[in-house]
Amino acid sequence: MDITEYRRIIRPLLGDYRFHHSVCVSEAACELARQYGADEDKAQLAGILHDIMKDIPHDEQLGRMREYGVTLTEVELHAPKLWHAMLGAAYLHRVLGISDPEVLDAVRYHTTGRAHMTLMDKIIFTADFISADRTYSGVKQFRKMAKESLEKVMHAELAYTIESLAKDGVPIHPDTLAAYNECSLEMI
Ligand code: DGI
Ligand code: FE
Ligand code: FE
Ligand code: FE
Repeated sequence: MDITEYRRIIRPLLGDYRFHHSVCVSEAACELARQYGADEDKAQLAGILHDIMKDIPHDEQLGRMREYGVTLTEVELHAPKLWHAMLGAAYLHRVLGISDPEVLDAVRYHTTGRAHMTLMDKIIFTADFISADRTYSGVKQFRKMAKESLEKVMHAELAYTIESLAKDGVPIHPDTLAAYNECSLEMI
């Protein structure tokens, strides 16, 4: 199946804004893949699919996770914004029959990051931050950094994520902290 067919599959699952965002992430991922020497088609694919379960109501997300055997830790249970990434990867595998671990992992970890991120993980995580539809203050700085170094931009994005979460007083997933610590140690 190619990217056009996957676009057709996600269209009814997503609202207009989220569909547009997914197309933008797909384009940003393709560009990053070209720059950093990853498979462009795969990056485009993971990008278009990364938020596939984002617009499903939270109670339905929980139900589907139960159905697909996705179990949640205490932190995950109290962080509904993380569910679409975990569920998304399970859906791609179980319903769409996608088996490529690079694609599945990039979707699974696009919100938290993790220790030992693959090149594709980093590309999708960063594409999600700098896609053309993003307008938050600071996005221009991240776009500039992404052109200079994937390591540098990952470190800055994770610091930004952790800072925002701490400001809001919400739990921080261990994978987010592990990703941040690993980046920090590499920067020293
Ligand atoms: O799905 P998107 O909006 O495109 O972006 P995303 O999947 O990166 O989700 C971003 C949201 O996820 C943002 O509101 C912060 C939240 N998030 C990221 N890491 C963590 C987290 N929330 C909690 N509670 N803990 C985390 O570690
Ligand atoms: Fe997401
Ligand atoms: Fe993100
Ligand atoms: Fe996204």
